[in-house]
Amino acid sequence: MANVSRNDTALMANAIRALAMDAVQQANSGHPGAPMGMAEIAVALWGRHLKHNPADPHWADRDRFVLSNGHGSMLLYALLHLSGYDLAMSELRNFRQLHSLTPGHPEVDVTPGVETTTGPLGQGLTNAVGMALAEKLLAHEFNRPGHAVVDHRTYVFLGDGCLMEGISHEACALAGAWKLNKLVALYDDNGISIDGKVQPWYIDDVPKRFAAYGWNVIGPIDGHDVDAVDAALKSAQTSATKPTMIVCRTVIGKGSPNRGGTAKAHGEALGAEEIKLTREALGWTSEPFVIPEAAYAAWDAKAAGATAQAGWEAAFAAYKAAHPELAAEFTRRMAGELPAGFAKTAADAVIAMHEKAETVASRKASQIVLEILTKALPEMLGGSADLTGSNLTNTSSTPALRFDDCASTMPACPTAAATSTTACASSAWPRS
Ligand SMILES: Cc1ncc(C[n+]2csc(CCOP(=O)(O)OP(=O)(O)O)c2C)c(N)n1
Ligand SMILES: [Mg+2]
Repeated sequence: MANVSRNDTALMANAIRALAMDAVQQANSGHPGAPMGMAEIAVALWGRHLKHNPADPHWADRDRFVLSNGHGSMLLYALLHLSGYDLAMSELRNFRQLHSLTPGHPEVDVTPGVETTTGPLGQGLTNAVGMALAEKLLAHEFNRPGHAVVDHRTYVFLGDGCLMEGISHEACALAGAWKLNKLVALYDDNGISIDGKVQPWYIDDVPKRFAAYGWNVIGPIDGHDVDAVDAALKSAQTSATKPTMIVCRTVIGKGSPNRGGTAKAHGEALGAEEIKLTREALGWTSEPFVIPEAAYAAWDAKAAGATAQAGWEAAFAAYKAAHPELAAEFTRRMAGELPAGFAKTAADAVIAMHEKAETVASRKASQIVLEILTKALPEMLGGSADLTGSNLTNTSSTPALRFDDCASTMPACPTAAATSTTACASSAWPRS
């Protein structure tokens, strides 16, 4: 098995399948179907495109990856383990056990490399929209000609269930309106969920639905063809103004001779006999929780990740030399620290309001506080459910987000010069 290249896609995909079915079997609970069905999609994205460094899951300009179909958590845990994150095989053996780093559904701040908690269907997709929005706003605010220090993508895997949830409509419609072109969704279109075939109760025409939201829709493609997914990802990366939805036709539980393609693969262990048959069908001879060295070598993202991050650190050093104040502000934001003097600003505001002892409606009191806080905290974003004049969420430092085509409406946009694919905000942004 020497000299296996990154192109040995079957080995890479089957390593995921083996880990998923064996961990679910060991726990006697969990969901083997989605990881086994999305294995090739994962090979294409994680093996060929994702910009990340397993040694530093918090590197600011990493691509974001969200597993919105969080029940398929073993897919994410397998990917983190295989690509070199600090997630030992013993944690995979302990899948779904109390205090392990591998809870039933991914949880942020528990497992290194998990960007956000998922499990409630639709939520991950929605958070991914938020992450893509954050990238776009940060890029617009901080990038300068020749210095694209914020330039990453947000990738999200999702299944039928995420699309059934109403929240996916609201968030994805906004993603289209906001022209979040660096958001790429990969839909596990397997036609199956817990209750069986999703037809006839789920009959949305997903490609038409997303096209109507203003998305770039690719497919349906064969989700088990790594090169087809790879090509779709490359195409998605050229989308200048639209988020991309790649519809990947897959077989749930792919590889399992008797459970594949059925709802039985969704959320229960395959069982010892079926696992034996699956091993034979895949030609997978390793024992449970043993991964061939060649598969580790093919998946290892540590060296490429270190190189990518080092390149970014050098670019950030040049940015810092050219724009020290912006660099300091960016560093503060990424560290999640409050601005210097913020505590005093807040305390002074409280004292002033207390002394004034004004009698106002609670929503007006809220606006008075927001006025002070938004001035001091430029990263603060909020929303109003089409009730701005009533709930008073507007302040003088927070104009509404409006994204137009920079080339035509905003010639002075700094990011336009930095990256051709980075759309930017209209003159309502940045805030004055
Ligand atoms: C909001 C919400 N409702 C219901 C569930 C329960 N649930 C977990 S997985 C699932 C079915 C998901 O189907 P799909 O996304 O097609 O996953 P697949 O079976 O293809 O792996 C449901 C209904 C949930 N996790 N979240
Ligand atoms: Mg499904």
